[in-house]
Amino acid sequence: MSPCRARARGLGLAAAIVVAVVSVAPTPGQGAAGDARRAPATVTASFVGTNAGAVPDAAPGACGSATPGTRDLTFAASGLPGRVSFVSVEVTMSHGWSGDVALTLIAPNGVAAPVMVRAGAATSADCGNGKDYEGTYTFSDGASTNLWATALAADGALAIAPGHYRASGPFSGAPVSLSAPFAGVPDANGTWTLRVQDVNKAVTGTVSGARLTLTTTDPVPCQQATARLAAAQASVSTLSAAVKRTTTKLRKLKQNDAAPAKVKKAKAKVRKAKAALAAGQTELAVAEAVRAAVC
Ligand SMILES: [Ca+2]
Repeated sequence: MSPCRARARGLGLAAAIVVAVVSVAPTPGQGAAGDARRAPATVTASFVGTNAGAVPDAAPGACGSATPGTRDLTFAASGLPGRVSFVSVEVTMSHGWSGDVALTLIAPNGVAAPVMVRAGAATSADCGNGKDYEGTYTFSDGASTNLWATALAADGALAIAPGHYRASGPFSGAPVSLSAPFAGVPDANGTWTLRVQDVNKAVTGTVSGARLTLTTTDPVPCQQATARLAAAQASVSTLSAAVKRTTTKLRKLKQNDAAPAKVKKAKAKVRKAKAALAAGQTELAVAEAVRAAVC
């Protein structure tokens, strides 16, 4: 292992700031305007990570067998419909030994996928590549450059050039998809985590910022709108029955000259039932309009 060349610069990330850039795009190749209403809704949004800072060094031990030091950066994802179709993660970091660093992205439901794991370490006991991380590195399936190969290149560079790279897993520089592992996540909204680990003792580093960009696609807006309409119709039916029931009870109380307190209580129940029905009818009107727009 080389001498420690840690460059913790503490660039510092301000308080948690969520930046969401949302766009809704139609399906590529759609035809007439009428088809656009049936197009899947695609949304892309970016979220700034929180909890940037120094990454704790690994505990003492041989390469690959030490207990890692961990820093988790989190992203509060919101406003995303449907399933994940594309993932991009950007991390700004400095570290004096890229072979120490393991980056893992974790979805709100716990599904995890490697981003970059110990560049150059072909086996567990391999200490990996000694080039630095220095700058901003973006990982996505849209990249054509392999970071592992860049790290191993005998180009005399001290640091791996910042840029856009493919993800890769442990013990291999072969590119892996960063998007596919998350395609089955049922809800992209929630807390995503970029786990930054330092797996070997001595050289250290710092993560000064991160950003997660997610694209999700809702492939079945018509089905969802139909389900919403059915639920609204069922609700109105139930609420109408409640109005009828409470009204009937009130009428009987009056016919039987019930105590004023009982009549008053029954009137309150009628008012409450009618208010609930009015709200249900409003939702039904909205559901009908939504379904008409997307189906
Ligand atoms: Ca280390």
